[in-house]
Amino acid sequence: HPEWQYLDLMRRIWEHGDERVDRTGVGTRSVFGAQLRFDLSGGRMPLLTTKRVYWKTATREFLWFLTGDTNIRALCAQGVEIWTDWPLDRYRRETGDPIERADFSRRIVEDADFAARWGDLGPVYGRQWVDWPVYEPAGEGLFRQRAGGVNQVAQVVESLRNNPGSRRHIVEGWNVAELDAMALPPCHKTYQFHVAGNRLNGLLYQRSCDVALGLPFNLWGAALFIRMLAQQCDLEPGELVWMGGDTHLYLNHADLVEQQLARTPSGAPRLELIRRPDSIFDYAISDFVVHGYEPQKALSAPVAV
Ligand code: DHF
Ligand code: TMP
Repeated sequence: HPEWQYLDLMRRIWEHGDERVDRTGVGTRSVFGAQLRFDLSGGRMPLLTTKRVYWKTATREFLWFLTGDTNIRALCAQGVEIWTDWPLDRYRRETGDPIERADFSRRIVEDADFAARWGDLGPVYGRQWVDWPVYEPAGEGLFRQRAGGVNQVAQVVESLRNNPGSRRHIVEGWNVAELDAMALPPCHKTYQFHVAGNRLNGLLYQRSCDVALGLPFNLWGAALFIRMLAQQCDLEPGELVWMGGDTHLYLNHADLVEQQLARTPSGAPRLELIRRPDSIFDYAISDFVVHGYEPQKALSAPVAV
């Protein structure tokens, strides 16, 4: 079962990883450099069965990236709270207000001015993917930002259609000039796509990976990206290659790790795209249906902010 790759990686990190003090102060065990491969043919998806993964939440996050939005308001309005802790942390630090997370999230949804002031993550994934800023000469050695940046996702759709043999089908999140303005520099930073015959392969390079909480979402997102691009470009889904840089488990995830490593994967969940939208930017959550997903029960763990 392909999920053993995930469980084996988890076990290897837990048993042999180097213990490190990390940015969050929680502490991790970590290995540097890891690879996982998943065959997506027949609609198969790298959706973990040894715990419930909220694939609709991960899909909503992915569709939000494609809108270019970087404010958590649109996520909170859909009940997606996976990004709420970072703006919440900043709000508490800068105002001293010990507001509860649920109250903060409600205020983000109900109060547009509050959301504009406190809900933005800076120029993260969405901005870089569909609106990477471009500067043009404005005379006298000055530059101004062009209205409308580079839409990398639209360009990859075009290059997959018109120049499938290219080795440059890349979507990059790591805009070095803007890292300081981001709530978190991108973790899933580079996607590369590759056409082999009628199959579309994809590779994700993730510089930093929270194996227990982040990776299940990141594998789903990368596979979803391949599926949507393949549908738009009349290709069949091929293989997902995942590569991790600092690949770690947080020390406060011990309970999750021990419970998950005691479980055995089963089944082969499949994703069906029940509609073919006119463009990659027109998908809705109702276009995605998962078949054959009977996961073991959810395992929760605290997220390191
Ligand atoms: N920081 C850290 N330390 N780890 C992360 O995985 C992470 N991921 C981010 C932002 N910063 C991060 C964005 N993605 C969860 C999943 C993905 C994610 C953030 C959080 C998460 O908490 N998942 C839980 C709950 C899911 C839910 O609320 O629906 C899970 O059990 O999967
Ligand atoms: P860092 O910026 O200090 O590397 O911290 C980012 C943490 O978030 C790290 O534990 C990796 C994790 N992460 C993921 O694993 N996947 C994601 O999609 C995101 C946004 C973060």
